[in-house]
Amino acid sequence: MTSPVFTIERFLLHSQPDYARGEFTNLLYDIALAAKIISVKTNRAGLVDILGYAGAQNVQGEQQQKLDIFADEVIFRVCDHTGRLCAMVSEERDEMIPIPDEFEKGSYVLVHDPLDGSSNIDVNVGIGTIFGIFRCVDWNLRGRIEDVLQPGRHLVGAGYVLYGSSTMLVYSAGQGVHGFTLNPELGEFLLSHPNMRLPEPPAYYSINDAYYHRWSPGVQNYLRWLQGQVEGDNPNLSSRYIGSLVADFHRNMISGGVFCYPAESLKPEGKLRLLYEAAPLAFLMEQAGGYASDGRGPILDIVPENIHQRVPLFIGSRSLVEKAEHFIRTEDGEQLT
Ligand code: P6P
Repeated sequence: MTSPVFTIERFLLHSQPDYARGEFTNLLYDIALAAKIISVKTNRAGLVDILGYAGAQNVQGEQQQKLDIFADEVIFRVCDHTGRLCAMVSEERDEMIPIPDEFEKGSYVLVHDPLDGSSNIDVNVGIGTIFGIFRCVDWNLRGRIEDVLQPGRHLVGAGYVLYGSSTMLVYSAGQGVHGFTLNPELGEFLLSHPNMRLPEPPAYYSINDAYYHRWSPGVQNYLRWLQGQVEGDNPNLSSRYIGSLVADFHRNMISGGVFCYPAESLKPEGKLRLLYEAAPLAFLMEQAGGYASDGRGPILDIVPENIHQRVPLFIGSRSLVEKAEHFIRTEDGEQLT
């Protein structure tokens, strides 16, 4: 039997509980619209003058590429006036983004990395948008820092858009993970990967071993285990590392595996951001049957202290992530790197 044709709009209406057919569902529509706009620009990046650095630097001190700025602007302008949000956080902006006073506030918070992996734009490697959705803590007040500094366990939705060989939007609202592929002729995201679950056994490990000499002994021995170098216990994995978080994450969602960005001597807190990268992906991964850890415990339990906080990340098939925790716990003790 051929599967029904589900646009993301129809799927959202079909799958959300009746009480959630308002703001939350419309917020996901907004994100899908922003993704379509960013996808058009990203797919033409090689053809028009938006490659290369825009000159400005973002809060991370990284050169902002023009597509970064464009993606950030698109998401802001699609979402700032809809009355669905009380606040936003973007990787590209130093501070929390309040909803302009002239617009009605809503009940949700959107945290996002508008275009992660942007250093790969010029080499035509898949890049992505990552987003998470929280409820405002106090629905009667306009957005406050308390609304955005929430642990991933409080997320009510999360997802990513992968601008690769095709554009895919993958999200969860707490009822499983569902993937949609953009049909550019129709301008519609069509359901292509319903109820995504991590396959067993896992196939890959992803880690940048150029930093091996800066890792803790526990992480160094974990890599040896991943490579089957530990006597009598071989996970039979292959290595893949794209250097674009969303692309590496998506491959592991499809094939099973683990992505690791450990703490190291030059990055004692790791590189990836808790609020709008690790936590939304951890939410998705747990919905798909996997797990995400900072090497000592669940990413989803960490309460952010600031909006750009970094965190070590081990995310993927539960057995592989728990093995990382084992090596770090038994070989590093309290040592962070
Ligand atoms: P490294 C891209 O710059 C990014 O933020 C993630 O998308 C990616 O997983 C990571 O950094 C790659 O970092 O240090 O291995 O180049």
